[in-house]
Amino acid sequence: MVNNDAPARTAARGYRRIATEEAFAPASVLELYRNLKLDDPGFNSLWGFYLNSPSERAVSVIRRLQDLGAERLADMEATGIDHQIIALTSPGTQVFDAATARSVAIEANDILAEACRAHPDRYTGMAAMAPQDPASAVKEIERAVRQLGFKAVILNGHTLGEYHDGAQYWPIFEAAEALDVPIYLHPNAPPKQMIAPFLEAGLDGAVYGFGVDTGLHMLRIICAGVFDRFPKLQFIIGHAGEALPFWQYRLDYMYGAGQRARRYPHMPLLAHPISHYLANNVYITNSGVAWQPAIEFCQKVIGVDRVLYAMDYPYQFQADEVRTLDEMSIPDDHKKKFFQTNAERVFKLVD
Ligand code: 1DF
Ligand code: MN
Repeated sequence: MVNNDAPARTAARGYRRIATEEAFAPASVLELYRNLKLDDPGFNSLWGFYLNSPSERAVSVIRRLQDLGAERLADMEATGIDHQIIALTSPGTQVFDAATARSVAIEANDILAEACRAHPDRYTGMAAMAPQDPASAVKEIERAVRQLGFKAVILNGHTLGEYHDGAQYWPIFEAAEALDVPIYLHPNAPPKQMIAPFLEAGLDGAVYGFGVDTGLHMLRIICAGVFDRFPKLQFIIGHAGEALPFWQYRLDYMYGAGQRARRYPHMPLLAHPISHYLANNVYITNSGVAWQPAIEFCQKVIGVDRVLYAMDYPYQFQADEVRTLDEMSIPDDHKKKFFQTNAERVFKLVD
């Protein structure tokens, strides 16, 4: 039986808990999803489930996603979460035509900004944008950061099978680097061109497909040379680094071997091994992984200053996991970095 009593208060534990991959969705966006006829099996699997299943999981996720008020604040209280970094849930704007995507981003950002203004001690926003139209995305990121006070950008995976490492998307990266805000590369289901074997086995969603696709996307961005061009740019990936830390040795060895042999002449020669970019341009959250071995491994591989806490509310709303993480047998200063100070630094929450 899971013990769902609220975890210890801040003063008793010596750190604030800042949850960094928390989701919301305006009712209007869910309505657009409901009416969308899309040839995208991943989207249909994910949102077909949440919008139609009578299960307690689906019903409570849909309700909680839309709430930026009393229920969310009570849930935070019940699980001892002091602060949420909130983004438009996946796939966000990235299933719409460019015009719809632009207006969804603006509307979602305005709604989230209002909640952040009402509860500045509780909420911080990540900026939605429409990568389908990079020029508009740059403008919306600038508006969200400069006028709405948002502290990061959300990129919800591929856009209908298009990954965002291509040069046409680099203005978005340039803007994020110039504004000094991180980009949270959040999962989406694998795209149509690769989802079939996942879907057949019921593995397309957060269970596995999300991680495979997001690890791939992060690697594509690294291998395209984005961080050689924008060395100060920071990405954040969830789910204990979408398995990339575990792959690191092999990625370094085999990508390096391929580069030296010029196996793929169309790919740029990177200035550094892949591990360099993981340690200098990537932050990792533990979203969905309340498991000390994976968290410690990430801390060892990319550095204790680069691993952050996330709950993934409302998809993994679990008080028992907060307690498990409180009780990790790691040094107290590492725990404080994990729950509080790394997030304060990367999202610039304190002046
Ligand atoms: C799920 C998981 C859905 C995560 C999400 O957004 C999400 C899920 C639509 O369990 O279906 O963000 N997650 O990050 O693990
Ligand atoms: Mn998530």
